[in-house]
Amino acid sequence: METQTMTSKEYIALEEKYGAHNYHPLDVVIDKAEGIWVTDVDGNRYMDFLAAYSAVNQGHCHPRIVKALQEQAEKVTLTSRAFRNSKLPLLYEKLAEMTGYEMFLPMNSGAEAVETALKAARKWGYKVKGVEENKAEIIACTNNFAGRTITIISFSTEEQYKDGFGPLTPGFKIVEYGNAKALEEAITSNTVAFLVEPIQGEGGVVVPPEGYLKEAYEICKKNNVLFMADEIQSGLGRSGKLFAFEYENIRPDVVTIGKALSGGLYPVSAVLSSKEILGVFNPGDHGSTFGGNPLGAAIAVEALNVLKEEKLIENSYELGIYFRNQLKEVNSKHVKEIRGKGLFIGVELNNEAGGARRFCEALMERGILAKETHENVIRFAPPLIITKEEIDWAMERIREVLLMD
Ligand code: IF1
Repeated sequence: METQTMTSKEYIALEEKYGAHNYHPLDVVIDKAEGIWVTDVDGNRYMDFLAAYSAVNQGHCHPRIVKALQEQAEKVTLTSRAFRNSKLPLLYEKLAEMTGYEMFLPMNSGAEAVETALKAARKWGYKVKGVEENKAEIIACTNNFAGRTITIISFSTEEQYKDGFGPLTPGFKIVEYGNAKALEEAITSNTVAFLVEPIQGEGGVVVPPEGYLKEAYEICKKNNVLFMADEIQSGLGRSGKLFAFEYENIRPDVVTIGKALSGGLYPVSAVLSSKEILGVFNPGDHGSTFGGNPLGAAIAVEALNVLKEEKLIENSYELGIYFRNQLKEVNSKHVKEIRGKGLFIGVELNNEAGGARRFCEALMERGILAKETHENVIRFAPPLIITKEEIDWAMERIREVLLMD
Protein backbone atom coordinates (compact mmCIF):
# COMPACT_ATOMS: atom_id res chain seq x y z
CA MET A 1 0.00 0.00 0.00
CA GLU A 2 1.53 3.36 -1.03
CA THR A 3 2.21 5.33 2.17
CA GLN A 4 0.52 8.71 1.79
CA THR A 5 2.47 11.82 2.84
CA MET A 6 2.01 12.01 6.58
CA THR A 7 2.99 14.50 9.26
CA SER A 8 6.19 14.04 11.27
CA LYS A 9 4.13 12.78 14.18
CA GLU A 10 2.51 10.07 12.06
CA TYR A 11 5.87 8.89 10.68
CA ILE A 12 7.29 8.81 14.21
CA ALA A 13 4.31 6.80 15.50
CA LEU A 14 4.77 4.24 12.71
CA GLU A 15 8.49 3.96 13.40
CA GLU A 16 7.90 3.58 17.13
CA LYS A 17 5.26 0.91 16.51
CA TYR A 18 7.33 -1.38 14.30
CA GLY A 19 11.00 -0.47 14.75
CA ALA A 20 13.33 -1.95 17.37
CA HIS A 21 14.29 0.83 19.78
CA ASN A 22 18.05 0.65 19.34
CA TYR A 23 18.25 4.40 18.81
CA HIS A 24 16.83 7.51 20.48
CA PRO A 25 16.85 9.92 17.54
CA LEU A 26 15.89 13.57 17.57
CA ASP A 27 12.26 13.84 16.38
CA VAL A 28 13.09 15.25 12.96
CA VAL A 29 11.77 13.20 10.03
CA ILE A 30 14.06 13.96 7.11
CA ASP A 31 12.45 13.66 3.70
CA LYS A 32 15.14 15.04 1.39
CA ALA A 33 18.63 16.49 1.55
CA GLU A 34 21.04 18.41 -0.63
CA GLY A 35 24.51 19.68 0.22
CA ILE A 36 24.55 20.76 3.86
CA TRP A 37 20.74 21.13 4.08
CA VAL A 38 18.12 18.55 5.01
CA THR A 39 14.34 19.09 4.82
CA ASP A 40 11.80 17.31 7.02
CA VAL A 41 8.36 16.06 5.97
CA ASP A 42 6.78 19.28 7.24
CA GLY A 43 9.04 21.35 5.00
CA ASN A 44 11.37 22.61 7.76
CA ARG A 45 15.02 23.01 6.68
CA TYR A 46 18.01 22.25 8.88
CA MET A 47 21.74 22.68 8.45
CA ASP A 48 23.30 19.24 9.01
CA PHE A 49 26.23 19.39 11.48
CA LEU A 50 26.51 15.63 11.82
CA ALA A 51 26.90 14.64 8.15
CA ALA A 52 25.72 11.13 9.05
CA TYR A 53 28.71 10.70 11.37
CA SER A 54 31.05 11.91 8.60
CA ALA A 55 29.64 9.69 5.88
CA VAL A 56 28.46 12.65 3.78
CA ASN A 57 31.67 14.72 3.81
CA GLN A 58 30.93 15.59 0.16
CA GLY A 59 27.46 16.92 1.07
CA HIS A 60 24.12 15.13 0.74
CA CYS A 61 23.27 13.69 -2.69
CA HIS A 62 26.32 15.21 -4.37
CA PRO A 63 25.24 15.44 -8.06
CA ARG A 64 28.43 13.93 -9.41
CA ILE A 65 28.21 10.93 -7.10
CA VAL A 66 24.47 10.51 -7.74
CA LYS A 67 25.24 10.48 -11.45
CA ALA A 68 27.91 7.82 -10.98
CA LEU A 69 25.39 5.74 -9.02
CA GLN A 70 22.66 6.16 -11.65
CA GLU A 71 24.94 5.30 -14.58
CA GLN A 72 26.39 2.22 -12.91
CA ALA A 73 22.99 1.07 -11.60
CA GLU A 74 21.82 0.78 -15.21
CA LYS A 75 24.85 -1.33 -16.16
CA VAL A 76 25.59 -3.89 -13.43
CA THR A 77 25.34 -3.56 -9.66
CA LEU A 78 26.54 -6.89 -8.25
CA THR A 79 28.52 -9.79 -9.72
CA SER A 80 29.78 -11.39 -6.48
CA ARG A 81 33.54 -11.94 -6.27
CA ALA A 82 33.13 -15.34 -7.93
CA PHE A 83 33.65 -13.27 -11.09
CA ARG A 84 35.55 -10.03 -11.81
CA ASN A 85 34.02 -6.67 -12.65
CA SER A 86 35.13 -3.53 -14.52
CA LYS A 87 34.91 -1.09 -11.61
CA LEU A 88 36.73 -2.64 -8.62
CA PRO A 89 40.18 -2.48 -10.31
CA LEU A 90 39.58 1.26 -10.89
CA LEU A 91 38.80 1.76 -7.19
CA TYR A 92 42.01 -0.06 -6.26
CA GLU A 93 43.99 2.16 -8.65
CA LYS A 94 42.35 5.31 -7.26
CA LEU A 95 43.10 4.27 -3.67
CA ALA A 96 46.73 3.46 -4.56
CA GLU A 97 47.12 6.86 -6.27
CA MET A 98 45.51 8.85 -3.43
CA THR A 99 46.85 6.99 -0.38
CA GLY A 100 50.14 5.42 -1.46
CA TYR A 101 49.14 2.02 0.00
CA GLU A 102 49.79 -1.00 -2.18
CA MET A 103 47.07 -3.57 -1.40
CA PHE A 104 43.37 -3.28 -0.49
CA LEU A 105 40.47 -5.41 0.66
CA PRO A 106 37.00 -3.95 -0.04
CA MET A 107 34.07 -4.49 2.32
CA ASN A 108 30.76 -2.70 3.00
CA SER A 109 30.36 -1.41 6.55
CA GLY A 110 33.04 0.08 8.74
CA ALA A 111 32.69 -2.76 11.20
CA GLU A 112 33.37 -5.25 8.42
CA ALA A 113 36.55 -3.36 7.50
CA VAL A 114 37.67 -3.43 11.15
CA GLU A 115 36.85 -7.14 11.43
CA THR A 116 38.89 -7.73 8.27
CA ALA A 117 41.83 -5.80 9.73
CA LEU A 118 41.62 -7.85 12.96
CA LYS A 119 41.60 -11.11 10.99
CA ALA A 120 44.54 -9.93 8.86
CA ALA A 121 46.51 -8.97 11.98
CA ARG A 122 45.91 -12.31 13.67
CA LYS A 123 46.77 -14.31 10.55
CA TRP A 124 49.87 -12.15 9.94
CA GLY A 125 50.83 -12.82 13.56
CA TYR A 126 50.70 -16.56 13.08
CA LYS A 127 52.01 -16.87 9.52
CA VAL A 128 54.62 -14.07 9.41
CA LYS A 129 55.53 -12.98 12.96
CA GLY A 130 55.43 -16.56 14.26
CA VAL A 131 53.10 -16.11 17.24
CA GLU A 132 51.79 -19.41 18.65
CA GLU A 133 48.37 -20.37 17.18
CA ASN A 134 45.36 -18.92 19.07
CA LYS A 135 47.62 -16.79 21.30
CA ALA A 136 47.46 -13.55 19.27
CA GLU A 137 46.78 -10.39 21.31
CA ILE A 138 45.50 -7.11 19.91
CA ILE A 139 45.67 -3.90 21.93
CA ALA A 140 42.92 -1.27 21.72
CA CYS A 141 42.28 1.99 23.61
CA THR A 142 39.89 3.16 26.29
CA ASN A 143 36.82 4.91 24.81
CA ASN A 144 37.35 3.34 21.41
CA PHE A 145 34.53 2.89 18.94
CA ALA A 146 35.04 0.60 15.97
CA GLY A 147 31.62 -0.91 15.31
CA ARG A 148 28.92 -3.12 16.77
CA THR A 149 29.87 -6.75 16.01
CA ILE A 150 30.42 -9.08 18.96
CA THR A 151 34.19 -9.17 18.42
CA ILE A 152 34.46 -5.39 18.14
CA ILE A 153 32.34 -4.68 21.24
CA SER A 154 34.49 -7.27 23.04
CA PHE A 155 37.20 -4.59 23.25
CA SER A 156 34.83 -1.69 23.90
CA THR A 157 35.14 0.08 27.26
CA GLU A 158 31.51 1.27 27.06
CA GLU A 159 29.56 -1.18 29.28
CA GLN A 160 26.30 -0.55 27.44
CA TYR A 161 27.79 -1.72 24.13
CA LYS A 162 28.65 -5.09 25.76
CA ASP A 163 25.71 -5.58 28.11
CA GLY A 164 23.81 -8.75 27.27
CA PHE A 165 25.98 -9.72 24.31
CA GLY A 166 28.41 -12.18 25.98
CA PRO A 167 30.32 -14.40 25.76
CA LEU A 168 32.82 -11.91 24.36
CA THR A 169 35.72 -12.60 21.99
CA PRO A 170 39.04 -13.12 23.82
CA GLY A 171 42.48 -11.87 22.73
CA PHE A 172 42.16 -8.13 23.35
CA LYS A 173 43.85 -5.79 25.84
CA ILE A 174 42.89 -2.21 26.63
CA VAL A 175 45.30 0.65 27.30
CA GLU A 176 44.61 4.28 28.12
CA TYR A 177 44.20 6.39 24.98
CA GLY A 178 47.00 8.92 24.74
CA ASN A 179 49.37 6.98 27.01
CA ALA A 180 52.26 5.54 24.99
CA LYS A 181 53.95 4.10 28.09
CA ALA A 182 50.84 2.02 28.85
CA LEU A 183 51.00 0.66 25.31
CA GLU A 184 54.67 -0.34 25.70
CA GLU A 185 53.89 -2.10 29.00
CA ALA A 186 50.96 -4.02 27.49
CA ILE A 187 52.97 -5.50 24.61
CA THR A 188 54.01 -9.16 24.92
CA SER A 189 55.62 -11.57 22.46
CA ASN A 190 52.06 -12.51 21.44
CA THR A 191 50.99 -8.98 20.53
CA VAL A 192 50.23 -8.74 16.82
CA ALA A 193 48.61 -5.30 16.50
CA PHE A 194 47.63 -1.99 18.09
CA LEU A 195 44.28 -0.55 16.86
CA VAL A 196 43.79 3.19 17.41
CA GLU A 197 41.59 6.04 16.15
CA PRO A 198 43.94 8.99 15.40
CA ILE A 199 41.08 11.18 16.71
CA GLN A 200 38.41 9.44 18.78
CA GLY A 201 34.95 10.26 17.42
CA GLU A 202 32.42 8.62 19.70
CA GLY A 203 34.87 9.03 22.55
CA GLY A 204 33.97 12.72 22.31
CA VAL A 205 36.14 14.08 19.47
CA VAL A 206 39.29 13.48 21.50
CA VAL A 207 42.58 14.57 19.93
CA PRO A 208 45.45 12.69 21.61
CA PRO A 209 48.41 14.59 23.10
CA GLU A 210 50.89 15.92 20.53
CA GLY A 211 53.42 13.20 19.69
CA TYR A 212 51.36 10.31 21.08
CA LEU A 213 50.67 8.67 17.74
CA LYS A 214 54.32 9.02 16.71
CA GLU A 215 55.55 7.51 19.99
CA ALA A 216 53.02 4.67 19.80
CA TYR A 217 54.05 4.05 16.20
CA GLU A 218 57.73 3.82 17.15
CA ILE A 219 56.90 1.42 19.98
CA CYS A 220 54.98 -0.79 17.55
CA LYS A 221 57.84 -0.73 15.05
CA LYS A 222 60.35 -1.65 17.76
CA ASN A 223 58.22 -4.62 18.85
CA ASN A 224 57.16 -5.83 15.39
CA VAL A 225 53.52 -5.00 16.20
CA LEU A 226 51.19 -3.77 13.44
CA PHE A 227 50.05 -0.16 13.90
CA MET A 228 46.43 -0.09 12.66
CA ALA A 229 44.67 3.28 12.27
CA ASP A 230 40.88 3.30 12.26
CA GLU A 231 40.13 6.31 10.04
CA ILE A 232 36.52 5.34 9.34
CA GLN A 233 35.28 8.56 10.93
CA SER A 234 38.42 10.75 11.15
CA GLY A 235 39.59 10.01 7.62
CA LEU A 236 38.82 11.27 4.10
CA GLY A 237 39.20 14.97 4.88
CA ARG A 238 37.22 15.16 8.13
CA SER A 239 40.30 16.19 10.16
CA GLY A 240 41.63 18.68 7.60
CA LYS A 241 44.04 16.09 6.16
CA LEU A 242 43.28 13.08 3.97
CA PHE A 243 43.99 11.00 7.07
CA ALA A 244 44.22 12.30 10.65
CA PHE A 245 47.40 10.26 11.18
CA GLU A 246 49.21 12.64 8.78
CA TYR A 247 49.39 15.25 11.57
CA GLU A 248 52.09 13.06 13.15
CA ASN A 249 54.03 11.97 10.08
CA ILE A 250 53.48 8.26 10.61
CA ARG A 251 52.63 5.54 8.11
CA PRO A 252 50.26 2.99 9.69
CA ASP A 253 50.71 -0.61 8.55
CA VAL A 254 46.94 -0.92 8.18
CA VAL A 255 44.22 1.75 7.71
CA THR A 256 40.47 1.18 7.76
CA ILE A 257 38.17 3.58 5.88
CA GLY A 258 34.42 3.70 5.24
CA LYS A 259 31.58 6.22 5.55
CA ALA A 260 32.59 9.09 3.20
CA LEU A 261 34.39 6.62 0.93
CA SER A 262 31.00 6.52 -0.84
CA GLY A 263 29.85 10.06 0.00
CA GLY A 264 26.98 8.44 1.88
CA LEU A 265 25.33 6.98 -1.21
CA TYR A 266 26.16 3.31 -0.57
CA PRO A 267 27.96 1.22 2.08
CA VAL A 268 31.59 0.98 0.96
CA SER A 269 34.55 0.35 3.24
CA ALA A 270 38.08 -0.91 2.77
CA VAL A 271 41.28 -1.99 4.44
CA LEU A 272 44.41 -0.27 3.09
CA SER A 273 47.69 -2.06 3.66
CA SER A 274 50.60 -3.92 2.08
CA LYS A 275 51.27 -7.18 0.28
CA GLU A 276 53.08 -8.51 3.36
CA ILE A 277 49.96 -8.11 5.50
CA LEU A 278 46.96 -8.54 3.18
CA GLY A 279 48.94 -11.21 1.34
CA VAL A 280 48.13 -13.59 4.21
CA PHE A 281 44.61 -14.00 2.78
CA ASN A 282 44.34 -16.95 0.41
CA PRO A 283 41.32 -17.49 -1.88
CA GLY A 284 38.37 -18.54 0.25
CA ASP A 285 39.84 -17.26 3.56
CA HIS A 286 37.57 -14.23 3.78
CA GLY A 287 34.88 -12.50 1.73
CA SER A 288 31.49 -10.80 1.47
CA THR A 289 28.57 -11.01 -0.97
CA PHE A 290 28.60 -7.27 -1.66
CA GLY A 291 32.25 -6.54 -0.88
CA GLY A 292 33.94 -5.03 -3.96
CA ASN A 293 30.74 -4.78 -6.00
CA PRO A 294 30.87 -2.59 -9.13
CA LEU A 295 28.13 -0.20 -7.98
CA GLY A 296 29.92 0.62 -4.74
CA ALA A 297 33.27 0.80 -6.52
CA ALA A 298 31.96 3.24 -9.17
CA ILE A 299 30.41 5.40 -6.45
CA ALA A 300 33.59 5.35 -4.33
CA VAL A 301 35.83 6.37 -7.24
CA GLU A 302 33.64 9.42 -7.89
CA ALA A 303 33.35 10.22 -4.17
CA LEU A 304 37.17 10.29 -3.95
CA ASN A 305 37.37 12.43 -7.12
CA VAL A 306 34.95 14.95 -5.60
CA LEU A 307 36.94 15.05 -2.34
CA LYS A 308 40.09 15.89 -4.30
CA GLU A 309 38.83 18.06 -7.17
CA GLU A 310 36.58 20.23 -4.97
CA LYS A 311 39.48 20.67 -2.49
CA LEU A 312 37.28 19.55 0.40
CA ILE A 313 40.28 18.50 2.52
CA GLU A 314 41.79 21.98 2.28
CA ASN A 315 38.37 23.51 3.02
CA SER A 316 38.05 21.31 6.08
CA TYR A 317 41.47 22.47 7.30
CA GLU A 318 40.88 26.20 6.74
CA LEU A 319 37.27 26.43 7.90
CA GLY A 320 37.99 24.13 10.83
CA ILE A 321 40.37 26.74 12.22
CA TYR A 322 37.87 29.52 11.53
CA PHE A 323 34.93 27.63 13.09
CA ARG A 324 36.87 26.63 16.24
CA ASN A 325 38.01 30.23 16.72
CA GLN A 326 34.43 31.48 16.34
CA LEU A 327 33.28 28.94 18.92
CA LYS A 328 36.02 29.98 21.35
CA GLU A 329 34.93 33.62 21.10
CA VAL A 330 31.43 32.82 22.38
CA ASN A 331 32.79 32.60 25.93
CA SER A 332 29.88 30.51 27.28
CA LYS A 333 29.75 29.54 30.97
CA HIS A 334 28.67 26.05 29.87
CA VAL A 335 31.73 25.30 27.72
CA LYS A 336 34.61 23.37 29.27
CA GLU A 337 36.71 22.73 26.14
CA ILE A 338 36.57 23.15 22.38
CA ARG A 339 38.70 20.58 20.53
CA GLY A 340 39.21 18.92 17.22
CA LYS A 341 41.03 19.24 13.94
CA GLY A 342 39.60 20.36 10.64
CA LEU A 343 35.81 20.20 10.65
CA PHE A 344 35.87 17.45 13.29
CA ILE A 345 34.93 19.50 16.36
CA GLY A 346 33.74 18.63 19.84
CA VAL A 347 32.40 21.18 22.32
CA GLU A 348 32.66 19.66 25.79
CA LEU A 349 30.23 21.15 28.31
CA ASN A 350 30.63 21.45 32.08
CA ASN A 351 28.80 18.89 34.21
CA GLU A 352 26.53 21.71 35.47
CA ALA A 353 25.33 22.40 31.91
CA GLY A 354 22.73 19.64 32.21
CA GLY A 355 23.97 17.45 29.37
CA ALA A 356 24.54 18.12 25.67
CA ARG A 357 21.18 16.70 24.54
CA ARG A 358 19.19 19.81 25.55
CA PHE A 359 21.61 22.00 23.59
CA CYS A 360 21.16 19.79 20.53
CA GLU A 361 17.38 20.11 20.92
CA ALA A 362 17.70 23.89 21.20
CA LEU A 363 19.89 23.91 18.10
CA MET A 364 17.28 21.85 16.24
CA GLU A 365 14.62 24.47 17.07
CA ARG A 366 16.92 27.03 15.39
CA GLY A 367 17.47 24.94 12.27
CA ILE A 368 20.72 23.15 13.12
CA LEU A 369 21.09 19.38 13.49
CA ALA A 370 23.96 18.28 15.74
CA LYS A 371 24.39 15.16 17.84
CA GLU A 372 25.69 14.84 21.37
CA THR A 373 28.32 12.21 22.00
CA HIS A 374 28.38 10.68 25.43
CA GLU A 375 26.79 12.97 27.97
CA ASN A 376 28.52 16.30 27.61
CA VAL A 377 29.95 16.78 24.13
CA ILE A 378 28.25 18.46 21.19
CA ARG A 379 29.86 17.18 17.99
CA PHE A 380 30.01 19.67 15.10
CA ALA A 381 30.99 17.84 11.91
CA PRO A 382 29.25 19.38 8.89
CA PRO A 383 29.79 18.27 5.29
CA LEU A 384 33.21 19.54 4.14
CA ILE A 385 31.57 21.62 1.39
CA ILE A 386 30.35 24.15 3.97
CA THR A 387 31.24 27.80 3.30
CA LYS A 388 32.42 30.54 5.67
CA GLU A 389 29.10 32.34 5.18
CA GLU A 390 27.18 29.19 6.18
CA ILE A 391 29.34 28.83 9.30
CA ASP A 392 28.55 32.47 10.13
CA TRP A 393 24.82 31.72 9.70
CA ALA A 394 25.16 28.74 12.05
CA MET A 395 27.32 30.65 14.53
CA GLU A 396 24.55 33.20 15.18
CA ARG A 397 22.34 30.34 16.35
CA ILE A 398 25.04 28.33 18.10
CA ARG A 399 26.07 31.47 20.02
CA GLU A 400 22.46 32.01 21.16
CA VAL A 401 22.19 28.40 22.37
CA LEU A 402 25.57 28.32 24.14
CA LEU A 403 24.62 31.55 25.98
CA MET A 404 21.25 30.24 27.18
CA ASP A 405 20.80 29.35 30.87
C1 IF1 B 1 26.19 3.50 15.47
C2 IF1 B 1 29.04 5.97 17.06
C3 IF1 B 1 30.20 7.44 15.48
C4 IF1 B 1 33.33 4.59 13.66
C5 IF1 B 1 34.70 4.23 13.69
C6 IF1 B 1 34.22 2.08 12.86
C7 IF1 B 1 32.87 2.37 12.81
C8 IF1 B 1 32.39 3.63 13.21
C9 IF1 B 1 35.75 5.24 14.17
C10 IF1 B 1 31.91 1.28 12.31
C11 IF1 B 1 30.93 3.93 13.16
C12 IF1 B 1 28.97 5.10 13.66
C13 IF1 B 1 28.17 3.87 14.03
C14 IF1 B 1 26.81 4.38 14.41
C15 IF1 B 1 27.02 5.79 14.92
C16 IF1 B 1 28.40 6.18 14.54
C17 IF1 B 1 29.25 6.52 15.67
F1 IF1 B 1 28.34 6.90 17.68
F2 IF1 B 1 28.45 4.84 17.03
F3 IF1 B 1 30.25 5.84 17.61
F4 IF1 B 1 30.40 7.90 14.31
F5 IF1 B 1 30.94 7.91 16.41
N1 IF1 B 1 35.12 3.00 13.30
N2 IF1 B 1 30.42 4.92 13.77
O1 IF1 B 1 32.92 5.83 14.06
O2 IF1 B 1 31.37 1.65 11.08
O3 IF1 B 1 29.94 -0.37 10.87
O4 IF1 B 1 28.89 1.80 11.47
O5 IF1 B 1 29.83 1.49 9.18
O6 IF1 B 1 26.55 2.31 15.54
O7 IF1 B 1 25.34 4.02 16.21
P1 IF1 B 1 29.93 1.10 10.62
